[in-house]
Amino acid sequence: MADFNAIAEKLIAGKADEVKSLVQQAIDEGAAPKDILDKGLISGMDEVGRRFKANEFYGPEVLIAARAMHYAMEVLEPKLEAAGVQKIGTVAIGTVKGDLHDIGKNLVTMMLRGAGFDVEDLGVDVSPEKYVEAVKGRKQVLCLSALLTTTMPQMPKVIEAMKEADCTNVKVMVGGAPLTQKYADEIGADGYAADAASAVDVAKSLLKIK
Ligand code: B12
Repeated sequence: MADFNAIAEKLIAGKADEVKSLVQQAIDEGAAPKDILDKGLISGMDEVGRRFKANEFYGPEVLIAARAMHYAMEVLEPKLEAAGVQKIGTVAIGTVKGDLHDIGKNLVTMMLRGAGFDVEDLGVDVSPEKYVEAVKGRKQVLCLSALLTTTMPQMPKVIEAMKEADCTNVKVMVGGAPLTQKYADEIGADGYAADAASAVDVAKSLLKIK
């Protein structure tokens, strides 16, 4: 029988090769792809998120675990698609125009993917027009990251551009070290999170996912 706990444990430890081969083994043994995802990989990423929030894990551990998840998904994703398993939501994410910091954005991307979201990463230095183009009619959530006080003002510009393009049904989440809930409220963002694990909680609550 497939050992979902072992998958979760190896994921938490960031052992990419071992996670991938355990996932392959579970597939070969006939385990349901959705169970491998939920009881193995996502359960492991949930624990990574919990440890990150509790300051037991730091950025590098999260990145290593997320990389292991990504690697294992190479074998699982085609099976999930074949089984018709839906992603829990669609997200686009990018660092705002003029800003090249992407470590935090990448962590948020990996945690969201780990939680089952379909995430399109738009990269860094993303203009308001590019965000709008990426989300219009195609995404439920837009995540904006900024690490510089000089690039934070790009965020209200993106929100304005979204309104002008009639994308008001897309929820906008913001984050990055200089940001606060107060700033997010002032610029009319729908959500703010201080770290990657909380970003998953906020995205889920914006889409009313339990
Ligand atoms: C690494 C780094 C760089 C690297 C970036 C490499 C890369 N690929 O990202 C390099 C060397 C390129 C760089 C360049 C610059 N940097 Co720099 N950099 C940093 C540094 C040391 C770490 C940032 C980081 O990665 N933190 C780790 C990640 C995990 O944390 P995080 O980004 O905050 O993300 C977390 C949360 O904020 C949140 N989050 C992030 N995004 C989002 C998005 C959403 C939607 C949500 C919900 C949550 C969320 O979740 C993440 C995970 O928990 C910081 C100092 C610091 N200690 O923060 C300075 C810092 C951000 N940099 C700074 C500066 C000034 C610059 C430069 C202008 C320097 C220069 N004169 O050239 C340039 C600007 C280049 C540009 N145009 O962007 C200043 C900013 C000051 C300010 N308040 O404006 C800082 C604070 C350093 C300092 N004390 O002066 N930098």
